[in-house]
Parts: sequence; C-alpha cells; structure tokens
Amino acid sequence: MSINLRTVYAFAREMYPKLSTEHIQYGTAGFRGKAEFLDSVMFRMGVLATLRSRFRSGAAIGVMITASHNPEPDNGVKLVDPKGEMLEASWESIATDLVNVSDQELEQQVAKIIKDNNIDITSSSIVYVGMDNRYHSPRLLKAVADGVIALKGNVREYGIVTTPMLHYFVVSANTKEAYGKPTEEGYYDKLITAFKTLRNDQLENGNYKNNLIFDGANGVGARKMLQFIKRMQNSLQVTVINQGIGQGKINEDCGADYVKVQQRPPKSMPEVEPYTRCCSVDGDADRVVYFFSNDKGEFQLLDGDRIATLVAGYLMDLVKKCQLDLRLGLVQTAYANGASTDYIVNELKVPVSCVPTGVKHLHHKALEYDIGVYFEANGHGTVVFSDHAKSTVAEAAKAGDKPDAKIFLKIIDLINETVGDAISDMLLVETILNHKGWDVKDWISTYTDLPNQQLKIKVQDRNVIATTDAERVCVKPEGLQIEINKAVSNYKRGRAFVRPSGTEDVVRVYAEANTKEDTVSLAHEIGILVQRLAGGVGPELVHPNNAHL
Ligand code: G16
Repeated sequence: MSINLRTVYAFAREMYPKLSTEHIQYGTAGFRGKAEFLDSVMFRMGVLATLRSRFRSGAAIGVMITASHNPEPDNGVKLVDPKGEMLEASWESIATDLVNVSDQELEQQVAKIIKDNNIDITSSSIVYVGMDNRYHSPRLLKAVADGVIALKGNVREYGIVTTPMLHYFVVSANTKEAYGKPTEEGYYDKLITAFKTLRNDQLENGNYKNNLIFDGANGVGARKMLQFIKRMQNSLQVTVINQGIGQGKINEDCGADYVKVQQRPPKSMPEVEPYTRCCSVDGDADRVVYFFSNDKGEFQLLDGDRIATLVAGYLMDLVKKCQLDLRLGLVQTAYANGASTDYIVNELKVPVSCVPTGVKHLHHKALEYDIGVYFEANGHGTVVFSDHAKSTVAEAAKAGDKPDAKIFLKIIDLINETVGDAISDMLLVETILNHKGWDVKDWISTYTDLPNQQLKIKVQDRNVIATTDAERVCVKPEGLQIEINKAVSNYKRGRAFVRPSGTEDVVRVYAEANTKEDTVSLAHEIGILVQRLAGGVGPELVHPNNAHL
C-alpha cells in the first residue's frame, strides 16, 4: 500500500478547510464547540485516529461525535484508546497541534507525527466511529471517515450509539470478544444477561419496587433505553420521558446536567407519586443521576456521590462476605459533597482520593486499586477491576462454597468498566437497591448532603483562571484565592472553588455551606469575585434574593 500524504492536504483544502485561526483547546473530554466550526477538526481527528491505530499495531481506536451534556448547537469529539480508555494524555498535545496548524502545514504536521512516533504508515488500522443524535452529527461523521480514508485506513461506522457503547465496541474488538461481541446486540446481551441473572426472578424486594422513570435528555440514551425495554421484558418496568424523537431539543430543560445543576426535575416531568424513583441521563448517556420528590413535594437529588457510596458500600460487603483480600478505593473530584466524603471515610472506611475534573483523571487513579470505584458528582463514573480482582472473584465463584461470589462475578459483568455508562450504572443501582430491599428513602437516609450550588460565569478568557491541588486552589489570577478564602471563612462548613470549564466557554463556581441560604450567598459572593478579578463579561451577578428588584 502506498500512501501519499498530499491527499490529506487535498481533502482538507477541497472539503474541510480550516475556517478559523482561533486556537482550539483540547478540553476535559476532547474538542468541543459550535458545530459549524468543527468540520476541519473532525477530518483531522479521522487522520489522527488512523495514525493512533497504526501506532498501536492496528488496534481499533474509537471516535465518538458528541457534545454530550452541551446544548444542541454544539458538537464535539471524544477519542477512545484500545482498552476503552480516553485518549492517552501524551497524545492530547499531538491532537491539539494537528487541529491548530493551517491547511498548508497539515501535510508536514502529519509527516512529523509519523516520524516522531515511528509509525509504519503502510500497516493496518481500524477506526470505529459513532455519533449522537444531533442533526449535524452525520455531516461530522463523514468528515471523520474521510480523514481515515485519506490515509487509506479502515473505518467501521456504528451510526447513532451512546458514548459508552462505542467504548464497549472498541474494547470488545481489541480483547477478541473476551469482554463481549463488538456489536449493538452484543452490548445489550452482555448487560441484560447479567441484569436478569442478578434479578433472579425477584423483581421486588422489601421497599424496592420494580418501576422507574427514565429521563433520556432527548438524546441517544432515550433511544437505546427503548431498545433495552424491548429486550428486558418485565425485569424492570421503565417509563422513558424526553425521548427526543420529533420533540424536544437534546439536554434542553432535561437530562442529568440540568437536574444536577438546577436541582430540579426535568421541566416535562409528569405527575408521579411521592418517592417514585426517577433517573436522568445526559445527551450521550455517559452520566446518570437519580431524583424523587418527597411527600411535601420537595425535590431530592441522588447524584454521582450517592451512586459512588451505594456501589462502594455494596462491593465492600461482597468482598467481606466472600472473605477476599482485595483493596477497594474510591475516587472523587472537588465537586464531591463534603458530607459524602465524610461518610466514605468515617462510615464506609474506604480510602478516598481527589483528582481534577474529567473521567480520564478518575479512571487512571481508580486503576491503582484492585477495585476502583470512581464517580464525579455529576453522575459520570464506573468501577474498574484489576485482573487480579477478576481472577480472585472467579476462583471463589468456582469453588462453589460462597454463593455471594457468583453474584459478585455477575456484578462485574453488569459494569461497563471502560468509562461511565449511564445505562449500565442505572442497572447496577437498580440491582443493588433490589438486593438491599431499599427505596429512595432508605438510600437518601445514609447521610445528609450539605447544601451546594454551582454557577457558570462568563469571562473574556476562561484561561486566565489556573488551579492546583485537584482544582481546589486557584493560583491565577493573583489574589483571587485570598479573596475566596476570606469569603469562605464567614460561612459555617463553607467550601468553594472556581475552575475554567473544559467543555463550555465559562468559569464554573462551586459552593457549599451549612444552610441553603448561606450556600446561595457564598456562591454569589464567589461569582462576583470571579467577575471582578477574572474579566467577567455581561451584567454583574444579581443575588437571587434581590432578583425581583
Ligand atoms: C465531560 C467529562 C466529565 C466532566 C464534564 C464537565 O462530561 O467527561 O468528566 O465532568 O465534561 O467538564 P467541565 O466542567 O470541564 O466542563 P460530558 O458528559 O460532557 O462528556
């Protein structure tokens, strides 16, 4: 096979010219922005994925076209490495350089990547591509596929799939199906078989009832959940709202991000009985949060921290019951509610670490344990098991004298270990609640969340903010952290931090304190500080209590 790098330039010039000279930054989960500016980025990511596949001896590499929780006009790209992880950190800068060079420099830049990484450009390669259901995704998928074709690589298109499904396809293909079959049916089959076995015909137990409201965020998760329902028969009764087929925009007034940040149910929420279990996923179904309303009609959230503590507590019990010598650890970010961290340390007695935002960071930290449970408060997370943990559990199950080991083995099967998977996580939560005989009241009573609030502040350039210590301390602009400390010191159990978002053009503010009123005031104070010291744009933030003035 002979490959002429000139073809890459020719494609770029004729079909995917770079329209803007503005620097494009690799964010928390890849490149993201307004869809109309992404064609050249997608074409170049098709090129990059092909090079990466050749670099990794022909292993499948995934390219997912999605802007996940962002609004409908946005799109983006997430790259999946052979083991189903996010693209290795050292290649993030290679990707950044590739999307930022001019069309004229592109051929030379590709040649540089090949030389620097000693890539055999004639070797085999395969790129798996999937997309969410945004109307611009098919156009961007074609751009990725053309990037692969320009380097004479192979491409397999999966059409509309969730992000975790694409991660699953990649890892299944690369592990020669030991993980499952790299097809949509293979994915349903793996999760549903494990779920049904764990149900063991016991659909209800104690306070646990077998029905759930599922908010699909008008995204791809809704479509896939409908497929699950068809195949699960009655093992779980799910009502899907915000299905997004011909009505409603992706993530608009619904979905995991809306429910978590606004701390309210989706706008289209039907009337349901108090304490009805509900969950919301985001646009590409890699995060999930639970919620319900109590008998006073108050909204109650069970977010990623709640899922993490539920899962870690349950797995700890299994480890103990099976008398296995396995190290379990939990990974969180600065967004984790202080009360959840206290509960993990003091009640569960599980080691906990804090890393910067982004599942890529949590995933890597979690790999240090035999069983690594990681969840962001926004509902993004999963559990990873070391090979040692898997073989230990498998041996215990084979020995036959520990019935819990068989359950443990199926639990491992139910988990999509490659990345947060809203549907797999939801099935896991349902399994645990069922086994414990718990309803949402039982679940939420494990600890009391500190009131917390998030704000998004528009600034001229979010990169003027720099942080350290897992984003808990702001080192730039100078003086901001001192002011934050002063503000926080006035509030009982106060905590706050600021950080630039890696998926939206905003600075994020997080605050928590002992009471709701204090939390709202603290968040407002910090928001004003960001506006004043980090180049805020737009009118000064109004305190919610004065909003009517
Ligand atoms: C992505 C990442 C998450 C992160 C979120 C928000 O989620 O995968 O790990 O928490 O962005 O990041 P930021 O605060 O930097 O905007 P998703 O679901 O949008 O892909």
